[in-house]
Amino acid sequence: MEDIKLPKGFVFGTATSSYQIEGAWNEDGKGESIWDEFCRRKGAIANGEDGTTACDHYHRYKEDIALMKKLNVMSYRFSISWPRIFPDGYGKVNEKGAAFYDSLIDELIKNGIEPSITLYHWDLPLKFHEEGGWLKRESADIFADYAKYCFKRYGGRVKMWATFNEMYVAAHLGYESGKFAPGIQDPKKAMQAAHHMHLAHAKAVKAFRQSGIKGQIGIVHCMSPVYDMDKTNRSAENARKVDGIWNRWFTDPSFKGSYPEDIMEMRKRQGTAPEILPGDMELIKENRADFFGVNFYFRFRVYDCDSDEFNWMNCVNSRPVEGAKITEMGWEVFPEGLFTLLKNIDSQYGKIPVYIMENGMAAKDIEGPNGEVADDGRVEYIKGHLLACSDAIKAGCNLKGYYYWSFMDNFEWTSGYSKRFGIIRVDYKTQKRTIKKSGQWYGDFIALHKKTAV
Ligand code: GCO
Repeated sequence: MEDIKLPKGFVFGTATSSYQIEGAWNEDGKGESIWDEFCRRKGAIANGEDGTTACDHYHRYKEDIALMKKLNVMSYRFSISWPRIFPDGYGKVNEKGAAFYDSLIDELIKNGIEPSITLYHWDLPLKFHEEGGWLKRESADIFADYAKYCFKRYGGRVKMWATFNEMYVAAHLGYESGKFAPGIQDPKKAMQAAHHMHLAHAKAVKAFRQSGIKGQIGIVHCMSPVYDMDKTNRSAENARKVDGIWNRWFTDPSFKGSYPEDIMEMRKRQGTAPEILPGDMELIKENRADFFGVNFYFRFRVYDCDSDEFNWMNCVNSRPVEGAKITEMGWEVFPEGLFTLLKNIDSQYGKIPVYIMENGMAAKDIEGPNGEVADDGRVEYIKGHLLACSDAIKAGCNLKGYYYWSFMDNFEWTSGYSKRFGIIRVDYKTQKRTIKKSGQWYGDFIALHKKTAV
């Protein structure tokens, strides 16, 4: 721990998302989202679970914020459920839904915790989806209208905004593999949806700047540094492709204002390139974000093996690494990857402020008789990644903050409640919350940081 040196002003936070924690799926006028519908499909989610109740945060937010305060958390990243505010996605506002976020924000501020809003963490209003959703070009304007409403209502009190969380996942898992809502399997549609999200982001950023509210607006991408393990021509080519499809296709438009040419050529060959109208790229370029949000969970190891353009995952992590630690999600624990990633961002995108908006691990979390959890593995995980942050700053990266995923155990999408990421344990039968050892460690670390950082 002695080696972890993070500067004064570095933000320590923790993150969640609306569908994963709120519950209250049909209360106070909330509309359904694509996840409400998707969870009802047979076989879609482990054990047939869903987010109808989740952590019941909608009713327990005060208790949850009190726990955050106890852990000295400086900022809380949460997402807004779009259909709670606009049940149809647009049109009439659901006042009670919008008022929930007023209360949440006020409670955070009262407790000295900085709210950090993400506007889209995948819960698209179902009605709007049924009318075309992200596959329609107008989705960009409809999203911007929703964003404008939020800026107007919560702006001033909230200074940190993000438009999208993990466009990659929303597009590829939602529209290509169909493993996530809305469960569509069409690679061309995935790319069109992603292009509309890029446009929606740009329009929201523009509206944010026009609104004149103080604060910064960013976007959050999931990223994995790509390691060429075999250093042959073919493995190098595979690595470039993997980096382009997973990382650059999303981060280049956001921070350079253009799609990567190599991957665009590939998409044209495949017939999966999105339709881009004149003016789109200019709009995207003119409205680049203020900060770069990144979610880091694992690296990609790429090998020399046969992979075609459609099956680009073939040679990824396809051989085991001896002695590697693996989380409950099956993901390799590799904190050095975070250092590499931050260095890559620095060299590719310059000195834009960077925030790690998610990083965390699922563990078995065996519970003691009173719900206590001695999750030493998670403590080590956080330490390792904070050390990578500190090394990256030493190496010149403009890293400004770190949010642990997740504040509490919650609904882990298709894994249901079987995977626990929290630094707070949730007993889903009683909704009792218990601080885990990692939560205590994180809280103590933040307290020490506040006292000693220079
Ligand atoms: C993610 C999501 C989170 C997940 C977390 C663990 O951005 O993928 O933002 O919702 O729960 O990543 O898988």
